[in-house]
Amino acid sequence: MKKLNDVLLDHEPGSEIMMGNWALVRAMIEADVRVVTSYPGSPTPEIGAAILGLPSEKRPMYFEWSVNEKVATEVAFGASLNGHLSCAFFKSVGLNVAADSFVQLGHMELVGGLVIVLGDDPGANSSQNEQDNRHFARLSYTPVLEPASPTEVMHMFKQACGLSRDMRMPVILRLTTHVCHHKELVHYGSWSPPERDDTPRFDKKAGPYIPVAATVFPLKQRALKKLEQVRAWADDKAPVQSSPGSGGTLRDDLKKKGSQDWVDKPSQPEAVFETPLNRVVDNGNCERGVITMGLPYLSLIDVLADAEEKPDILKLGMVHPLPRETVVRFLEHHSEVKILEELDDFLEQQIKALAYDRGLKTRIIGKETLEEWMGEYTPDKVAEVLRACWGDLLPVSGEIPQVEEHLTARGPRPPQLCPGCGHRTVFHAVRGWLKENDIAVADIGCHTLGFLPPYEVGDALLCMGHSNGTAAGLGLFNNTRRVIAFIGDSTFFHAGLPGIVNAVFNKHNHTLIVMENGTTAMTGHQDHAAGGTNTRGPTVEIPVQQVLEGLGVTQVTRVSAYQEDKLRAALDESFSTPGFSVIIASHPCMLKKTRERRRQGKKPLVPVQVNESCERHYICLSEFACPSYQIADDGGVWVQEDLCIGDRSCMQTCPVNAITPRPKETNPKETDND
Ligand SMILES: Cc1ncc(C[n+]2csc(CCOP(=O)(O)OP(=O)(O)O)c2C)c(N)n1
Repeated sequence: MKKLNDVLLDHEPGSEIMMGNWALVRAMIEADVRVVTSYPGSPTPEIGAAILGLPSEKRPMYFEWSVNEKVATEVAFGASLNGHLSCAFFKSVGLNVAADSFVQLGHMELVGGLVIVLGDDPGANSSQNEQDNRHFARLSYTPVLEPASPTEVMHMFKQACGLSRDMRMPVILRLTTHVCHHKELVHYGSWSPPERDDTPRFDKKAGPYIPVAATVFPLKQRALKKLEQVRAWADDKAPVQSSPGSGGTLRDDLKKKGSQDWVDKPSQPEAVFETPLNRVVDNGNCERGVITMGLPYLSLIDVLADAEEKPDILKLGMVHPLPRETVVRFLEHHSEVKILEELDDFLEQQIKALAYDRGLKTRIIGKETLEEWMGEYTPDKVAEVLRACWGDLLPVSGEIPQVEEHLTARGPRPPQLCPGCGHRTVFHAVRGWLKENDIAVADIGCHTLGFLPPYEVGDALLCMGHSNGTAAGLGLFNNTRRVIAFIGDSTFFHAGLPGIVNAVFNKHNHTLIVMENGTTAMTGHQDHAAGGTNTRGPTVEIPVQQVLEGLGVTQVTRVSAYQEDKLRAALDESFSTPGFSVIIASHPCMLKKTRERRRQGKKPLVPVQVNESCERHYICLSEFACPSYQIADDGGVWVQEDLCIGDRSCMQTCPVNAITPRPKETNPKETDND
């Protein structure tokens, strides 16, 4: 297997096993994307990691972690106005943050082109909801391409770039969790470092770029017309017949159009052209058909492997705007068509309306149960959905293999804070300080886990950066229940600042704890504005404390997150006078720090041990809950040394001081000198 960097920068065509997120980076390079921006969020951070893994002198694009998704979108927009092909990528809910700018993009002439790559998350694997961002596409007149596999990610991203540049409009490439993370053999094309003309090409005459009052209407009209042109373009291509083959390939269609703009670079191998945008799998079935896209398509193919009378399939690559004529032709040829789509009934509604308008008699089967609106369309789920609508389609399932009992008994491992995490000491301290009626507002980050037992600190959560606003509301007409809010330091800059300004401005009455660990930990340790480095090296550090003071917060206390007593004292102090106050609970992310130590060849720190004075209060286990602590069959407590990182944050929690560093001489490879 070749090294990822060698694959991504390969000048020759080749093939390699790649995950969807890596295939996307290769596609960015082949398409000559100049500017890439993002704010991290699953399932997309590997895209940024792969770009940053490229040696900076060879990295063919500018890449930044912006402070949030809105700014990422704006930077990409500005670059596109200057003629640079640009891309912003982020997770599903990132589009909510970007929305105010994003919804305007369709009104603009995006001279260089701009592709928004979305990591949607059916199944809420790593998100607070399952939101279906196809609705945003409709709302903003933006085309959406949806690949099903890494190979399609590669091709459709390049198609999206061509479409965006040609039409000067934004295009969404909608990925979902398992398309991002699925690995397969991907054939890639050739690439050579392009000659760059970086002349800023912003041209006011390509505008207007100021949508005010009456100017909005021609801009909206133009956006709608572009969308219809895209629809016609997608429809114009007879979908490829996959089996038995009779239709033309996408390449033929592209050639017919005679426009180089739609065509991938001619030097690329045949494989590059083999992914049609919309595809019909013709199983010779005039009765039944399925319209689907993305991951559900792959699951469907899997599930139908043993079916005797397979339905025909229309697999859409362009899910917005709906290629109406393609869909109508498919409907006309079948008596019943099932719409197999994850999450909402986005296509179903449009297809039913279309069939009504055209007077078609085809029975269109949409979502029939609540379950069909939820979760990922894995093969199991697709089989369940198909059985519910066509009971005779699939062979009766055999015995479902039973998972061995000892595995089921354990259940899935619950998420937990890492050993040495400063968030743990904060939650342990706060748990001991909170009164029953107090209210703790959680926010998004590793520290969200504070809501779990045994800490149970965290009563409400909306989204990144909500905590200050929500806490302010909980503080209104409330003289009896203390309100504290939490926020991470990356979130502080991402979406936290307006809530803080509001708390100062409107004199709200709660305490905010900033969980300062120096990084964006939950998504993989990306840099943020207080860290002093960006994707290109050292930069200005913007300290959280100075920002707070600059914003007019009069009571700001800084404590080490490891010092539980001081933290509790700071909380008492903060509530001794009414008003808004902030405690910065600071400790570096120990996962990041431990990895850095290892990389620097430093010795690991001496782990702790439980000595004979232990009286089995079990606070280390049941209240502090560091995963390094284990209980022996005889009820004794011991420390699992390969988990303990020697941080010693636990020592303060033992009422009889039974936790001590293990004598160093037992392992000369360790050190107690941090
Ligand atoms: C709008 C939005 N963008 C991105 C994410 C993904 N995300 C979840 S947690 C997190 C990191 C938060 O970092 P920080 O606030 O520093 O807390 P930490 O994880 O370091 O404790 C991110 C980026 C999200 N949930 N919502």
